[in-house]
Order: sequence, then structure tokens, then C-alpha cells
Amino acid sequence: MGIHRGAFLLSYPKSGGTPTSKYLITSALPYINGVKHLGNLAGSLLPADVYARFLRHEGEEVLFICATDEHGTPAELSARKAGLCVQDYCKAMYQKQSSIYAQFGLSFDHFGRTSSAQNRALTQHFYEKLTAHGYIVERTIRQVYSVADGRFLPDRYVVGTCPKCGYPAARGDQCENCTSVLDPTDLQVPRSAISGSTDLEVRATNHLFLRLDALSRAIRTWVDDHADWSRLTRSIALKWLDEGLSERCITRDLDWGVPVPREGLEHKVFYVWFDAPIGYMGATKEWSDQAPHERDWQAWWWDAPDVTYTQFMAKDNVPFHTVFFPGMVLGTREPWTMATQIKSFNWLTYYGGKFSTSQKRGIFLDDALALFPADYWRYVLLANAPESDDTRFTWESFARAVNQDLVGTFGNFVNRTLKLAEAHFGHRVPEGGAPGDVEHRLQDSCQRLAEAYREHLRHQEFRKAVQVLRALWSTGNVYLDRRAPWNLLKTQRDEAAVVLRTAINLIMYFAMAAEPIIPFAAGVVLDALQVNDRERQKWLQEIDLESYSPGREFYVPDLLFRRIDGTEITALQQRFAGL
Ligand code: B3M
Ligand code: ZN
Repeated sequence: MGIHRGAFLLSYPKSGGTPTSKYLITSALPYINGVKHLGNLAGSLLPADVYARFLRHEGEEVLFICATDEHGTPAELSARKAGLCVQDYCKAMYQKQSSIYAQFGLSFDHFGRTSSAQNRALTQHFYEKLTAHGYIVERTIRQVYSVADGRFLPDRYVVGTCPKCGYPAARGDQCENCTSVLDPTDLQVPRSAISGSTDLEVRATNHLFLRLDALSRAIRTWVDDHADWSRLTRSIALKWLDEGLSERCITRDLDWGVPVPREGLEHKVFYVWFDAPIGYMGATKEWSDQAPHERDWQAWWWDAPDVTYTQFMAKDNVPFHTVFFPGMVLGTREPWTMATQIKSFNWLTYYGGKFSTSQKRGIFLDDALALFPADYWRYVLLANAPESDDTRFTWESFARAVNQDLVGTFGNFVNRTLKLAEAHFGHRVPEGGAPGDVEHRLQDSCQRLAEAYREHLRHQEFRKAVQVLRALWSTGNVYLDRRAPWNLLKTQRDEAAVVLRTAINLIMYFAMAAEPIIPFAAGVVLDALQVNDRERQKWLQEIDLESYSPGREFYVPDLLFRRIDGTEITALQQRFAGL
């Protein structure tokens, strides 16, 4: 494993030590089974990408890591349905998901796989250390066995009525309705999710348990030390802790997973939630192993107080990231990096109904890309990020945001400015006179808006950031309408040149600001203005509406966005009516 022995930790490495010099970002790992839906994008993958892009623009050292979450019964059963062995199924789905995320512009530094050799070795290392410190015990338990399926049924594939809220389709590990963490034997009227058979027995079998109860105090101290976490994250963490932690089974009777290196349990594998979060480290080691002379995964994960680590996830993953995984890390008594910030999201619903991959209900990402370019989705999902509450996706709100903000504000400003400049001054930024008070006040106002925008992104407040971006774009149209260069051209050509030169400078800053949100359209505009890398690196640090100087050559890009009309909305509503 090559991990050097860190000193024994009496408690976790406190935050606020060495000044931060680099940012580690992870998004919750999408399950391998099936193409994910808009909710997975809105609730972790996309905001994580925006945050990574923003920090890179701020000149920070960033490592953005994600991976497919490949073990557990979802993979096994989906592979069976696809008529493939699970290894081939996972390989095919990994490639499909990787391609989709690239088309959405998710700028991972590495997108790995929890079935990697690196994750297998790390998971077994965690097992060894937790066992050595007495946090893993072996017990004989009674588990649900399906006679019809001829196998023990792992938690996710026993379904039944939630004992806490009565939800009829609760899974054996967690009720997706009230997020209560369950054990399969808790369910009322249990049935096999494989065959639907209720011919279930409870049989004795040996499994390993993580002593979360013995780790409870250290976990609570760690959670209490993060008083700055959002109310959503803290409320879920404290609910779990206040209920009291008990041992948690971390092995399963499955063929597909990380094998348990223990005599008598050779045919069992670790529970998917035991190896999955270690997958953040495993994927980083994959990244490092690709270029071992330039990359050092342990500089991010081992004894690294200079790392600020932000995790992005939907609220149903918060229990595992604020209690279960931290308990595992603390139990190793090794100096692994732990989350500094946990940005959790509520759910994106479809007209109030919950998206669900397992129940095939949602707008799936490959369908979404076939309907509209990625930027349309990125913009709308961030403008309505489910930060403070569940957010309803509706085709009306989607079309309104596209038509008003992308087409009507940003796209319209770029097109009419460059078209007018090209028509009257050719493909070069016009010379003209000197900027006046209006331009100076405009520049100050853009500087203030840019600073507010950066502040919101720094604090992962995505809705507010998009609101300010929209306000920034609007200053351009207000300026043009007020200065009306099309009138000035008749009598004051030089004045018209000032206005158009200022407006073209605005376009450059509007596109640079937009890059974390709608990277594809932003790139088209910056390429049309032939903005070089050095200028792009300056990003929004200083707004100078004379910086894109007279004589610079530009071309007019095609229309950046297209309107979505009423008939299209109606057709989309009908197509997805079954959700
Ligand atoms: N695969 C996502 C989910 O529950 C789950 C996240 C794992 S992050 C380590 O849909
Ligand atoms: Zn429930």
C-alpha cells in the first residue's frame, strides 16, 4: 500500500491549521446502473463542477475527483437484466456515463471507478486498520434469504413498508421517502426486489460490523467542529447522532464487490457504502498512478492540513458522509483528509414528483442532451439549484429561463453588439473617442457585480450567483438601449465607436463570468473575440472596459441559443407526461 505510518491521532486533524493552499472537490459518486437523471446533475455533479471551474479561475490549485459507484446489488441486478456479466456491464456503463458527463462539460481532473484495483487495496487497508483498533467485529446475524431467488437478499433488494413513515416502497438500507436508515429486517411486508417473491426466510449467516457506537464521540466532536455547515447538512448529521449510533453491517453475500480478506468470509464482499466513499481516495490514486512522477495522491489525502476539501451531494447521502464515512476514517486513526465543507442539496422534482433511476422516472441525461445543448440544462439547473428546498422542474420554467436569460439577455446582447460593430466598423474593435462618465459608472457597477458574483461562487451559493450573473448581463442591454449607438452613427460616429467598443469589452467579461455556468457558449464568444489564455486567466479580478483594445479582431458567432416556443413546450410536456 505504500502508506507511511501517520502518528496516532487522539482526534481528527482540526481545521484552521496551515493556511489552505489547495482545494479538493468531490461529487457523490453516481451509481453505475443506468444513465443518471437531471436530479443527479443538479444535486451534486454540476455544482461541484461550477465550484471547481470558479476556483481554477481564481488561480487556486484544484483537484476535482469523481467516479462511478460500481459495487452492490444495483450493478449485479442491472447486469443480469442487460444479459451481461457484471464486469462487462460496468465497463460499458462507465464509458457511457463518462461520455455523457464530458458532454455536459463536467471538468473532472479524474473520473474513476470504485471497482479499480486502487480502491480495492485501499478498502482492504481500511478494513485492516479498523480491525486492528477493534472497530470491526464479526457477528452471526439473521438475514433475509429468498428461497425463490436462491440467495441472501442484500438490503437494497428487500423492499417493503417503511416502519418509520409507512412508505410502501422503502428499500432495506434506506427509506427514500423519510431518509431513515433501515435494516432489511425492519421492513414490514418484505418482498424480493429481484423476483417480487414474498417467500423469504431469515437465516443465520456471519457478517462484519463497524462499531459506529464506539466511534460516536469522535464523530460528534468532528461534526460539532463544523458549525459553519449548512442547516440541511447539520440537521441530518445531528439527527443521526442524536438517535444514537449502533453497529452497522459492512459485508454482503454478493459476488461483485471488494472481497473481504478474512478467513471464513472469503465469499463475502464489503457493503457498497463501505468501499464507495473510499472511492474518492481510490480515484485520486488512479489519477496519481497515471503520472506517478508528477502527481502525488497522498499530498491531497494523507496528513494534508493545507487541503480544503469540499464534498457535494444530495441530502440522502448526507448521513453516510457526516457519520458513517467519517467514522471509518477516524477509526483508522490515520491522518486522512476529512471534509472541510459538505454542500448538500435538496431534491429536484419533476412537477413535484421525485426523479428515480431505479423506477425509471425522470429526464435522463442522454435524453436531455438529445433535446437541448448542455448549456441550457446547466444554466436552468443552477438558476433553480435545490439549495434551500426541493425544486420543481417544469418545462415552462425551463423555457422561460432559456428564452429570457440566455436568448433574450446574453445571446441578444452579444449578437446585436457584434453585428452592429461589424456592419459599421468591420471586424475590428472601433477606435472612436474616450469613454465618458456613463462608461466609468458602468465599469464601477460591473466591478461591484463581478465581486458579488465571485463571493457567491466562493460560498457555493449557486442560485444567488446566477441571479447576479443575469444582472451583470442586463447592464449591457440597459447600456446599449440608453446610449443607442444606432442613432449616434448618423451624427456622432466617434461616440458610437466608444459605445460599441465598451459593449464589446462587456461581452468579453460577460462570457468570462459565464464560463463556470455555461462553458460551451462562453468559449464560443471568447474564441470569437480571440481572447487569449493570459486574458482569460485574469478572469474577473479587474473589470477594465478599455482592456479589449481598439483594433482587436473579432468575428460574429452564430446565434448562441435558440428560443423554445409554446408548441415545443406542449410536446415536451406530453412526451414526459408519464413521469
Ligand atoms: N452512489 C449516490 C446515490 O446514493 C451514491 C453516492 C456514493 S458517494 C460515495 O445515488
Ligand atoms: Zn420512511
